[in-house]
Amino acid sequence: MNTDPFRADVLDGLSYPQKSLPSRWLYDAEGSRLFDRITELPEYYPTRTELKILRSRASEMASAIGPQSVVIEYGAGSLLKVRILLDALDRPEAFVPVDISASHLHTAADELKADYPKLQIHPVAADFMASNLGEALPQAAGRRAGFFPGSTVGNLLDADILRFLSNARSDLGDGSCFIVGLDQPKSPDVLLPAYDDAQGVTAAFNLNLLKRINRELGGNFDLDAFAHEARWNAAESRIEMHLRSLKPQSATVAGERFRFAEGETIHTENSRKIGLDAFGELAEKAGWRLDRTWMDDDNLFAVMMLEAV
Ligand code: AVJ
Repeated sequence: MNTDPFRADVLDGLSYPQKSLPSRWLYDAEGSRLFDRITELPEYYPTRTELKILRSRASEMASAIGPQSVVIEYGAGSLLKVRILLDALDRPEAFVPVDISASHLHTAADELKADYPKLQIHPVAADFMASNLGEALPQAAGRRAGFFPGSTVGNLLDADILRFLSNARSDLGDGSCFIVGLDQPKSPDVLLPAYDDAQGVTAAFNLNLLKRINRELGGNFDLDAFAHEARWNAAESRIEMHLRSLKPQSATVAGERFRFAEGETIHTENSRKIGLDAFGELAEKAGWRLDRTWMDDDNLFAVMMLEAV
């Protein structure tokens, strides 16, 4: 039996009338590098805006968290944002970054270690949706603080957000808090270019998924015969990424053949733009109370502090 979860997801996702692939597979080493380039694009406002909020409000966040804390970051990526929080915190004791891209995670954790020699760092290479951290979390004198920046929560459906927040609530325990970044609903005139940039970095990020399938699953996708597409789905308040087949064609993956009509797409990501009230309701159902919200002057992005109830 073959238990590779990537293979299972790809073979399953390509077998429906609307082909789709879970967005977490976008983040192999190359995908993680491309995503880091996306965060620096002029059109991609979320990272820059969230950084501005974190920089200007870190001391408020740090005093809400208190001294000698343990910070747990979900979907940690390159660990740039957490430095802002760590720098503001009073003697943080430990940091647990959780990320699905093991190589990227370990490189970033080593870099962090060099700059924060007193901090215990325990990287966990896992899908943050599947991880069960309870036992693995280090003890400390202060509170546990979850950290989930980047609006990654927007990749999830309501049911998965609930499952994730409930999981985090039981991992982090009573008395914990959770800082979550959430991109806000806004005009598609701003959203669409952020997900379809002029330099084509987002296109490369999306197409890299087919490259990964070719390399890891013996696929034969013709990368020149698919195009990146960003769509605004107003009814669902989300940006969707798709890969559009430019001609009738077929591709083989792990020995199975999949047909594509011209114009047919593979749906590769949802990036939901969830308002504060809707998120507050989900948090409440999962055992959290929305305590504070910090936003930029243009209300593009929100950073929220949840407190365990
Ligand atoms: C990392 C999930 C927050 O949805 O904005 C960026 C991923 N996709 N450009 C987002 C992404 C295309 C990003 N998140």
